[in-house]
Amino acid sequence: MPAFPEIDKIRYEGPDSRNPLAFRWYNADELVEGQTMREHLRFSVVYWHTFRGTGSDPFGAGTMVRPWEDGTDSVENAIRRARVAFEFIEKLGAPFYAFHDRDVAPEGATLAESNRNLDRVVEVLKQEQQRTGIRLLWGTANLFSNPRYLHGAGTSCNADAFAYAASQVKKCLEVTKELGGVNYVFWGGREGYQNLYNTDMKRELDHLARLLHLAVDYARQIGFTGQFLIEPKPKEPTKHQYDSDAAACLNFLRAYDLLDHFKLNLETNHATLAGHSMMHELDYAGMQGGLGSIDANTGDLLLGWDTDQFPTDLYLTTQCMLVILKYGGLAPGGVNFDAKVRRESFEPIDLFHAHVGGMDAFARGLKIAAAIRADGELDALLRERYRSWDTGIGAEIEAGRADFNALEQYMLAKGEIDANRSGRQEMLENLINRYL
Ligand code: XUL
Ligand code: CO
Repeated sequence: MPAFPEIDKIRYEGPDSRNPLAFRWYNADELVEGQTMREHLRFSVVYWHTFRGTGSDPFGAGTMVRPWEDGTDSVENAIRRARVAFEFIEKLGAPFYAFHDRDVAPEGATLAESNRNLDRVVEVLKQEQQRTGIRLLWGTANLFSNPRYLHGAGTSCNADAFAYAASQVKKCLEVTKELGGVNYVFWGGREGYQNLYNTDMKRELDHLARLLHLAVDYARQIGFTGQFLIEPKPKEPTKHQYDSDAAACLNFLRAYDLLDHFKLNLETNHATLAGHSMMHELDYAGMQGGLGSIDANTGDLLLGWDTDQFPTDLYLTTQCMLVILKYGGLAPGGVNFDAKVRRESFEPIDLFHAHVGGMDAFARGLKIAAAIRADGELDALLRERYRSWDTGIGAEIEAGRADFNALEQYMLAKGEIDANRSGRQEMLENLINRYL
């Protein structure tokens, strides 16, 4: 019996449609800058929020109505849920999904039992992938929920926790490979600290790098060729997360000789918590060749925590797509909806409303960004702002041909700098509004 009998397939009906369960902008086969929207956006549904989210919060129990759940943590329930997940993703028309090992299958009493549980569910995921053509964007190991990881996993003071985490990553890499996953993600989980008096930060970071190197080595051993990704986040659950933002992650990867193997999976709400805009994080990663994938969501600027809301703000999606297009796209990454419906939106149909809105917001952002790029006005103004670097002394400095003596001679002869010109911020903000 279908879990969503009232939904056939979400279709593109165009901007004039009043149907809340149709796409008004996401037209998968439409070409933008020579590629289909499907190829540009590579939408992905997350297993954890969408199929395991209960709606519980620190003040109350879960609220989600999910008729396919029987209330047990059994493998049978997990298998039924997997079939529902694929019905949902297929009807939505997203080409990818992403999971943590413990989202898809229950943790057992021992590592061996957990691995057996995972194998049984992976068999079903594989069947469903074959039936629908839906692919795995990335797998990841949950190294934070179980109390064994209370001090962290790769950065735990307890070496056994590291060994357990390594075993979990090993298995999850095998499973991700078996399912044809095109990326593998490390989000820091509890890799951070609450207090520096009890923390040997240097040793913890060395251990984290060790875990990542072991993963790279094992991937090579088993022939997993997916892209490794690190997901920056500055706080939650620990006070200080080691992978705090794009710059910190890239510095860590460089310091530990991991830069060739990892890119970044950037998440909007994490950027906000780090005191950055998503556009900043994307551009910072992109300019260093580290832009891998995005977890598409948004926070609430009035709240200081990771609310993981679905993205609907067209300025946000336009900014994301401007930077993504600038760096040549996300593939093999994608636009992964690491977002959850509010606990007040407890009916199954709300999952469709949320994803349809997010996909449409990104599709529209893509079209707006492409229009801005096609006009070229913004780009021309940006180039013009830096024109003093294109010739003369600017070009000499950039080429490394001007030392301090030469610069002093230049300025002594000239006496004062060419007059500065306005940054025209308001004009540029108005220009962006022309396209929205
Ligand atoms: C946590 C978060 C995770 C990662 C995967 O804030 O974003 O769900 O995306 O572990
Ligand atoms: Co995320």
